[in-house]
Amino acid sequence: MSARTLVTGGTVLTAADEIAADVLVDGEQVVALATPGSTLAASFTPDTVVDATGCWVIPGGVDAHTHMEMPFGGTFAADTFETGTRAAAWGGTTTIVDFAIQSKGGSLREGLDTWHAKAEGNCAIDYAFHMILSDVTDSSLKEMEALVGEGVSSFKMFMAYPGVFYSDDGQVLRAMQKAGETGGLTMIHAENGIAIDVLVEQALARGQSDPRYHGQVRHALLEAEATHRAIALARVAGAPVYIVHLSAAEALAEVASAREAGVNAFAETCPQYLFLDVDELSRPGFEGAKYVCSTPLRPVEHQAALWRGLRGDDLSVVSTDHCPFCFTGQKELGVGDFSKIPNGMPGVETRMDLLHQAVLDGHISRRRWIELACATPARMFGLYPRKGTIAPGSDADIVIYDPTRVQTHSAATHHMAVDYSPYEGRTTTGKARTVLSRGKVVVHRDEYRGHAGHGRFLRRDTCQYLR
Ligand code: DUC
Ligand code: ZN
Ligand code: ZN
Repeated sequence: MSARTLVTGGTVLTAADEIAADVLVDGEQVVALATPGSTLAASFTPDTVVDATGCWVIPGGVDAHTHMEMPFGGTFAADTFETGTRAAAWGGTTTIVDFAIQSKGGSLREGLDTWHAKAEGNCAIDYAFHMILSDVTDSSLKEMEALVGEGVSSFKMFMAYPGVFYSDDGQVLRAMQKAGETGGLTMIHAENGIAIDVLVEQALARGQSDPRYHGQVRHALLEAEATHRAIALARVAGAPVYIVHLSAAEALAEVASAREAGVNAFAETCPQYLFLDVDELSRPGFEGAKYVCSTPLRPVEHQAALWRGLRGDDLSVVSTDHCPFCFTGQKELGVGDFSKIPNGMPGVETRMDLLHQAVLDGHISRRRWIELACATPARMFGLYPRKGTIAPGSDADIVIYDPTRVQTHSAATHHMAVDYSPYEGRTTTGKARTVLSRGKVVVHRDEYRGHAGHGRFLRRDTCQYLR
């Protein structure tokens, strides 16, 4: 017989509702929401009772953009699937969608198999994959349909990083056409990498080698231009498009005007663009390297536009682009040449809490918090209502969230395998008290109770905003 769990005394908060209810879990799934004290609640005989008094009972977070163990700039992102998914669980995230990578000259199949091997048996929470296309050819285009059938229904291409992950406009167009035919969703890293490389070379020739020049050469207009081009190519292909890690107000304006015209253009942003700004890159010594990611952090004025985009629906998802590199030994690869700093920041553990702080600060409503962090990413990437909500039939991925607990962020206490916190010393209010993944308690009151191998691969449906 499967174990039964009763979550009682809390307020269930989903993207749609806020209700005082007990959650009845049988095995791995939610079987009912019941009025506290009702016959239904009283007749349920749980093996475990989880007290949620004074807490929000929310769906586990869905982080649709992570890069565990990603190869980049001659090194690898510091979190493995084991450490990264454990950190995610600590932070109230119970599903990640990571990026499998096609290598140049390799097939999608080889790339996907490699990523399955990295993840299988190692994850604390459930996981799925997008596929990065690094080599769009006749044969890789042919493989896309099979991947959609296997639950890998989204494909990322880079307009940045020439010679590495870069796809030219013809390749982007062809892959978008194919994605359109097969029901796949194209995700675009929208920066004009060819122009950026010219500016990098010119900056280095002038002796401008510090981390702060990373922010200058990756100009906001070059994000906006690529965003415009990506959307135009998607329109020509008759396919939807999803812009990843949008950071510039000018790029957001491109998405907004396309959406206004009825185009299926979607976009996400990430907490680093909402809570940090370009000034971090000018920290003394080489400290700015901790904040090198692409797209880059922007001047603080961009944040108001991003919050506005999140309150409407021009930005519909907040994911992390979690891609951590240690300061010592990894970020340091770029001492004397900012273009050699591995791009990326940690974030998988802190997203839910930073967004809860945004609720307290009045930027978004609490139901919008759940929509941006759980429900919409699940719908966007074909996981709803299994993930992203609390309803009969959903996986019992449930977070008992204490909205009053104060925490001070620090590398000394976080669980990500990286030697710095971008938010070191910053205080936020709200923290997961208990986290259930498919009915199993994986975190409870500052104790980790999960294990590597509990997390399963999720075959995803196609995007649920297109039918
Ligand atoms: N941006 C990053 O900051 N890191 C990984 C890849 C990317 O596009
Ligand atoms: Zn990217
Ligand atoms: Zn990324």
